[in-house]
Amino acid sequence: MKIFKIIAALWIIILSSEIFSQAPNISSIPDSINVMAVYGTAVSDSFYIANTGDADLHYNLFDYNSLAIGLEMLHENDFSIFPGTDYTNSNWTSLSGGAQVTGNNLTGVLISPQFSTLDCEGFYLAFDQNFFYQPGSYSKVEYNNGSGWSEVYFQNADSSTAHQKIELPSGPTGQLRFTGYTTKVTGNTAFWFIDNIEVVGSWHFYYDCSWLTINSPIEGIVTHSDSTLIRFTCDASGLQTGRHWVNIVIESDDPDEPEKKITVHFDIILGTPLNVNTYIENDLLFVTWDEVAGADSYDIYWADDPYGPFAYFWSTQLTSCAISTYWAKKFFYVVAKSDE
Ligand SMILES: [Ca+2]
Ligand SMILES: [Ca+2]
Repeated sequence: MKIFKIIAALWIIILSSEIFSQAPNISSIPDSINVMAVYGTAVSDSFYIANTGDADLHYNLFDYNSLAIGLEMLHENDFSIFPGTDYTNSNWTSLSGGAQVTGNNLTGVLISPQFSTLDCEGFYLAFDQNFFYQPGSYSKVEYNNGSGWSEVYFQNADSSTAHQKIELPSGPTGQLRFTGYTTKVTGNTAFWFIDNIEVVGSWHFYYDCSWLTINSPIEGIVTHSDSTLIRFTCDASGLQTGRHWVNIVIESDDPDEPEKKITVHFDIILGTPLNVNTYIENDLLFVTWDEVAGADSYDIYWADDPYGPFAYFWSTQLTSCAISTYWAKKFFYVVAKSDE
């Protein structure tokens, strides 16, 4: 009988502690949030911190552990400023948003500033070009990895519009020198046009949460049976296309869930080519479209009917293509693509 009394007393103590202690209860926290933005743009999203307990919930939140996979831009010049920030130039001129050297027995030399390539392996130089060859002319690219100049590209026999992607030797620093020598032969003057110089690092993992900004207060109180909206922005500026992610951690005084984690997946996609147009010139049908930021190439699809079915037709790094006027009754659409 005595034992029963003790058990009964314990039971009452346990029961009363269940009844009278009050606790917050964090809820409505998603495991992950998927956010998508077009290359170079920012997008906002939000989530709720709800409290279904019967006491105030005190929380604070922070972002951490953002593990991204991407291609690192080590150096770039799209000639939006001519000849480019800290470039030295002789005889190259600004043309159509790029740089061109042309003339009779003229040498143009364009030298980039030094840029850091420390801890980078397997990176490459990419650029667009249009080299109109005449006998004696040449186009040449040299690279200085910190221990002297070496030639990485040379063309002295043919015209070329081929987009270049050239692996560069590693070293502590990088510097580029573009030399064009142009001649005039039987009335034709050679030229070399270049644009979109990029030195891009190889695929790698890196930690960076700078693209995520939490716009709401990062600490606060949610009263019982209430909720608080947390807004955040993901900014794709300076990020490559592909998936990036970050964890938002919410610490609170919820007794059994003191730490909750939301993984934000941030997908950066390319925009849609706008203003797809056609015109006929010199017995050729030209299809043109606006450049898409971040695009490395474009796939062109065509069909006999405006509603399709569309079939793959051609791929190009330019923003136009020329086709026989025999195909003038075709319908076209264009998809932007990136190398990643
Ligand atoms: Ca809880
Ligand atoms: Ca340009």
